[in-house]
Amino acid sequence: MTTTEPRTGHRICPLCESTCGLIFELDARAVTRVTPNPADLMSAGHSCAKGLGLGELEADPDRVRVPMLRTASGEFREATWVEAFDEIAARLPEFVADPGSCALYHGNPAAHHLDSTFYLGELIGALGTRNVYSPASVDTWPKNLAHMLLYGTGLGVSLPDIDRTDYLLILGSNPMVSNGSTVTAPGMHHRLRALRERGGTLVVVDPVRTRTAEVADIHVAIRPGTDALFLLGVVSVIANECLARPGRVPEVVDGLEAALAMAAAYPPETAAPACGVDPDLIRSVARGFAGAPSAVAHSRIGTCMQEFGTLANWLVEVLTIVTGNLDRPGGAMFALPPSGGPNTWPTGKPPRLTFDRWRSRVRDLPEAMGELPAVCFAEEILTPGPGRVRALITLAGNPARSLPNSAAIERALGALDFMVSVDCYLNETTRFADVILPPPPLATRGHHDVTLSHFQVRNVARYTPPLLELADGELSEWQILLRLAAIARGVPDRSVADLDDEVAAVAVRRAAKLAGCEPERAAEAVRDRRGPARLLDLRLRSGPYGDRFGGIEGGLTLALLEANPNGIDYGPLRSRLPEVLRTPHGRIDLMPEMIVADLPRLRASLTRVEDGLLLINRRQRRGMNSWLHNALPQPDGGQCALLMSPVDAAALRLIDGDQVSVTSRIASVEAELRIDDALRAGVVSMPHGWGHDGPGLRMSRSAAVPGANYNALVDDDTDLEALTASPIFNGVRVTVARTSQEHG
Ligand SMILES: Nc1nc2c(c(=O)[nH]1)N[C@H]1C(S)=C(S)[C@@H](COP(=O)(O)OP(=O)(O)OC[C@H]3O[C@@H](n4cnc5c(=O)[nH]c(N)nc54)[C@H](O)[C@@H]3O)O[C@H]1N2
Ligand SMILES: Nc1nc2c(c(=O)[nH]1)N[C@H]1C(S)=C(S)[C@@H](COP(=O)(O)OP(=O)(O)OC[C@H]3O[C@@H](n4cnc5c(=O)[nH]c(N)nc54)[C@H](O)[C@@H]3O)O[C@H]1N2
Ligand code: SF4
Ligand SMILES: [Mo]
Repeated sequence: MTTTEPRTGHRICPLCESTCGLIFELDARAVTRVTPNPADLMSAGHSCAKGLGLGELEADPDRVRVPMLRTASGEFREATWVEAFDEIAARLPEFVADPGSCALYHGNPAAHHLDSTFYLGELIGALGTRNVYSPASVDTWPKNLAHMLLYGTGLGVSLPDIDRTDYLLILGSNPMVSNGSTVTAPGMHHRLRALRERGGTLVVVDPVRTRTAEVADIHVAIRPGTDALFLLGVVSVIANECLARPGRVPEVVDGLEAALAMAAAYPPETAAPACGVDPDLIRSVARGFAGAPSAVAHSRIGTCMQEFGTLANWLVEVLTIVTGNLDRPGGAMFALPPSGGPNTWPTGKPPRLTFDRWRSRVRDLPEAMGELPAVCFAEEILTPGPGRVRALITLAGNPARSLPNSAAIERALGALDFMVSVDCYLNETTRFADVILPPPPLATRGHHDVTLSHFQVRNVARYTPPLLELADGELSEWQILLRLAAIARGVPDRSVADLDDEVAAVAVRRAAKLAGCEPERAAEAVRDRRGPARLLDLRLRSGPYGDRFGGIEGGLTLALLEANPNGIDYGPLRSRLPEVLRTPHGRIDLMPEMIVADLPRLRASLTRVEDGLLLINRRQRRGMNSWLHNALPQPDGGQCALLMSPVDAAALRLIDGDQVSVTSRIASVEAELRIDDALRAGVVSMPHGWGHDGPGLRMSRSAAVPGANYNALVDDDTDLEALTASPIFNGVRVTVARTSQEHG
């Protein structure tokens, strides 16, 4: 495959949930140019500066490309893979043998690569630990839990059928910048424009007049943390004005009348003052939503990273259901992912919620979907006693900048006895590692979005194969994960090929069962494949469009996707009720006990008076959480500025360009002030993922513009979302004061 001739190849962008189809131009092993692929059936030529900058990202001279070992003097030195794995084999087993003492943190990019999707479970199984953490618990858990309670799985969330809806209500998301989350819909600005061009309505609920709010028909500038009250107000209007039209859904829904009766107690005049919005605006959204031929609400991190996250995300579904918009075109629908998933697989025995099956050692907080809340991460390392975490593996994550209370996280990372990081940067987290293992170049990796196809607004299947073979000295990430698993299992000398065969044997049995064929036939069908491609072929062929290993002519196979590099279109979202449900009773309980029990807490917030400033987060076009700042040129100046409304600035006698301190209950950071009338009064905003100023980093470009670290300010102890223990990134109480000289 390797050639010295310049050539091109397809590649799905691994950076965000849009999963754009790109074309890579390669000169030998260098990615010389990246362009959007207009023929891609999912993204149709959409891309952004980040995806088009993948060449620069790959070429960043600061990237870690060979294993690094910490020496006795504390410095890193380059090492061979043999040396690196020998060091791990000498030190890791002690911690694996001591239950609970080994933890794993896997970050956001791990959800965007096939290797980790398929092989991370092997490593977790080998470590035998329940101390597993990821950003899911600071990002999506309130939404996952609400959907799990209603529909049975945390991953199989309902999606906005954005291309067919007549009324789209977006809460707490800025897809014009983020390109969307828990909704895979590349080219969001085209889709939102198309909605308006076909006479539809876009409503955006956000404390900031964001780029998305700017293109909306209605912008509801809500006070942070009050979406649940806003939604109750909307549903109350629907209840009190008899606008509920649940359609055919009641056949599978329990608790519909109870939900309407509950909401009726929150009329706009009751809910609106806490939300800081006009009661008439609530009424108009309710009437517009209920009266539209089809309507859907989409909630994302603004509604998750807040005090009433699960309630808000539950109420989005209540609104959808009482207006008859669940599971119908233009409403909220479920994808049918090509590689299958929890809501396509048969359940066998009655399904069980993957929530609160165990609890954390120190604070007794609940597990969700196999992980502990990230707010437990530091204390599980720092609190003495049996089961204390002493060793850590990080995979594609930067908890030192992504999790709340950075000081505690850094103290914890420094207190570990042993740490391994699989990562391409020496950053705020990996600087604490004893061994850093680098992933190989992107062009060596094949890709299909197993996880994100649960969020696709159209059922399209795509695969982009590796464009390069591994060079000498490179190891693929799945091989790294299997090597680590072998060490953890006490069989460090087992070959990766043998281990992969073992993983595949289990996958073959499972796929054969799903496809209703003999395991021998499934095994024979994938005989020539290895690694993630073999596991993917098994999933595709036993999935909803699969060929059942030869049983269905023309059915989906990996070979078919290889022959169709722009993808195969399986059409718009389809109605899937009741088959999609994986609840214990096979029905939708609209008033789940766990959620209803949280309502009094919300009610108590109605009379709360907020008179200080609330800090919220904003995303940046050229950032991806904490990790693109070094490779991609950032706009000059002001990117980390604290934005403040003119009203607050006048009250505090601050002017544009002032240096200010931003102080929360736990810390203080410095930032430049920018006055911006896009913010509602009482709210200030900063981006997260900055603060590249620790010792020992290898990020020369971002060291020059380190920026302020948002998460130094966020508490991991008090003020958590009540049901999922998610931190409240949005709505941090802060004070702001000038640190630069007094102006005249
Ligand atoms: N360019 C870029 N794209 C990204 C990322 C990135 O860092 N940069 N990160 C990726 C990741 S990991 C994710 S999870 C997604 C997230 O994608 P989105 O969910 O779209 O996230 P944001 O763009 O941060 O938008 C959240 C919005 O919520 C608003 N908000 C804050 N508090 C509240 C509140 O209490 N109520 C309401 N209604 N709104 C509130 C904020 O003002 C903000 O506009 O983006 C992904 N895409
Ligand atoms: N205040 C505040 N904090 C937030 C958020 C917020 O909105 N506000 N957003 C939260 C959200 S939604 C998320 S998802 C998290 C993100 O949290 P994390 O995933 O912990 O952080 P990232 O900045 O995405 O770091 C990604 C890491 O992966 C490495 N990496 C990149 N590609 C690869 C690869 O192919 N292989 C390997 N092995 N490593 C790779 C990068 O070098 C980097 O170290 O941050 C959360 N933190
Ligand atoms: S929108 Fe997301 S998936 Fe598309 S090119 Fe940009 S970063 Fe990549
Ligand atoms: Mo995220």
